[in-house]
Amino acid sequence: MSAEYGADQIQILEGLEAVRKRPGMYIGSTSARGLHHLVYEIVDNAIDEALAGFCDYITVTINKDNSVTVTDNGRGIPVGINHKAGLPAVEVVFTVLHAGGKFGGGGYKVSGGLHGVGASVVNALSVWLEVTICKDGNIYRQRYERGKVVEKLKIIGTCEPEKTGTTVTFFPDGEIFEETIFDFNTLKQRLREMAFLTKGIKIVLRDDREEEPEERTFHYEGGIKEFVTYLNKGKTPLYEDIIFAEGEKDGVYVEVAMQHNDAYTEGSYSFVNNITTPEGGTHLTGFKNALTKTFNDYAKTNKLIKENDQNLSGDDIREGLTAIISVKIENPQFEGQTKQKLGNSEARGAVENIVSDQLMIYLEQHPQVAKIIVEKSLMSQRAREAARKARDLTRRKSALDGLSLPGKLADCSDKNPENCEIYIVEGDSAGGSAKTARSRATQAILPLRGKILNVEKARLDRIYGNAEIKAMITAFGTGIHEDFDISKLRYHKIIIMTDADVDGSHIATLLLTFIYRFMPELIKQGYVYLATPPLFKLEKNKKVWYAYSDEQLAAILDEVGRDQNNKIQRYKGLGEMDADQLWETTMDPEKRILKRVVMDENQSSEIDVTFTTLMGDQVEPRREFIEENAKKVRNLDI
Ligand code: 1YM
Repeated sequence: MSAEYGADQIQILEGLEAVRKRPGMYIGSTSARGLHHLVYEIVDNAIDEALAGFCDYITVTINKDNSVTVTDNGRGIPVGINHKAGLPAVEVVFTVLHAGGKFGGGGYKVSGGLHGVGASVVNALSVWLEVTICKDGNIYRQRYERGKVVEKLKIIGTCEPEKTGTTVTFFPDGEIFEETIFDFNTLKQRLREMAFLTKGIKIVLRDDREEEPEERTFHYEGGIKEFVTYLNKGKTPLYEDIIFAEGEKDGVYVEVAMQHNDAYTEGSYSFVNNITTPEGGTHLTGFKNALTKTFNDYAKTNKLIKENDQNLSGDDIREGLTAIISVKIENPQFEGQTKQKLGNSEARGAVENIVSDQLMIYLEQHPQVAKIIVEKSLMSQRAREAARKARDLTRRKSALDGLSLPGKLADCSDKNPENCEIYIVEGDSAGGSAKTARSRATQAILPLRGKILNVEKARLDRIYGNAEIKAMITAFGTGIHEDFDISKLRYHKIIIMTDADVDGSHIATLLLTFIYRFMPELIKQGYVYLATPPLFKLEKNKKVWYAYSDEQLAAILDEVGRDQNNKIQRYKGLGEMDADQLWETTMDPEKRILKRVVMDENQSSEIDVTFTTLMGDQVEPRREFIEENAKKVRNLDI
């Protein structure tokens, strides 16, 4: 890994024109996601330098003009002439697709995954890009525009000989990207994740666009162990240790950290070369196999379960588990629909071996912890059995009754799911108005009574037993968990309609938590929406306006004039509107505002933290979260 780099080692593969022609091929998309990807590509190179042992400090700055600067204190990109290209190595790095010292064999390119295409792609998609390198006592600089060299590499000054590093500043091209404004939070989440995955590295993120620049530093000496602590922050761990395994086998470097908490959901996140693999793959399979086998072996040997007892299932052992599985591998093969699933078979064996061996040693040395986990697994096993019986009963019942829809549901008459929507409405009275107001052909109404069960705090058997949840499951038609079948979905719009107050948003969050934990596919495929009821009604001279925010009310008042003839009503709940008003403001497809609930699968660990923080039982993290996010809630885009 510390092999001296020679400028000739770079392999030249292809020109850059292709990137501007088909940007999506190289960075996935030209939406906000692709835009932020540019930053990650540059940071990846700095992280590689850190993994090679030469860099421990990275800064990322969003500049006033919305360009981004990334710096590191590594060796500096080589500036010597690459003889194959007849150009300085750094120029090859930025102008030739797939160029990189590490592609020619011998080196070890680890960070980056599916789109690990490098600096040249960022250059091709930027209006301008400047690279500055401190090396051998000199400061070198080169500038490019839309991927083309506009200034030759030159020395622009001197620096202390022992000071080395690379600085890259780029301005994304508005001709390519639908959006060119960087989002601090998006970068924050990914950079935090990168810092967890690269222990010891210090990453500073700074936003210079504001009057008072915002700055965050991420630095975790404990690496993924601290990642687990972070994910479990709002939860109650069942034991103190973070269980950790690490090693290398068949060219696969493996790191695993885990800890159980008293919740009932699992939160395992797997990564390959620092890239998240939401669909898992061989490394995750290896981890699960190791866990199931090791705990069953341990429990039998130590008589925690009897020889003839049913084995603990993987699901039971992983109930309430938070785990990070991180592998680094030279040639990752990605499979599956979105190419986010690791295919390399050697990763399965490596993770399985390393985790089995080290976990068994840990359990033998910590019998108290082992006992806690086995007991938790046994409880889960019993609950799962009870839930299965409850579910079988429902299944049998629905087989007898035909499709027994919940009594409270006012279904629509159209049977084509594409045309149909279901309003989940808070409270019977609003439910009543909604039933009167609705368009019967396509809009179904399901009123829910009061607060629904918080699934973050309930075990499976209780969840299955909850009337409101059962009503939703049967109304949606898809089933949940292993029964889940999206093709049976009865409505292509699931619309959550709650009061525009604190209680209302709490109920909406409970409903979203349930859907996210039990039917995430509904969110992924874009079927879930939030209704937006108005906050104010303004009446003047027999004319009526509705306002959905304070700003909008102010704007309307400016227009109609602020005088005594204005009658302003502030809506406290849906129940205050009659059916006509509800239709006009919130349900009429021609006029209503619907917010689609979206999630970025690459940030699922962050989504998990958010739900736990909001719905879990610890008060302090929730207070912190609310304080930190309070100023942003105005344009809450879940
Ligand atoms: C802010 C972005 O790109 N840092 C960086 C990149 C490289 C090196 C050091 C580096 C690598 C090697 C030897 C090697 C790169 N070099 C190349 C190439 N930061 C940032 N820091 N010496 C320096 O891999 O052997 C590609 S990236 F190809 F020129 F070697």
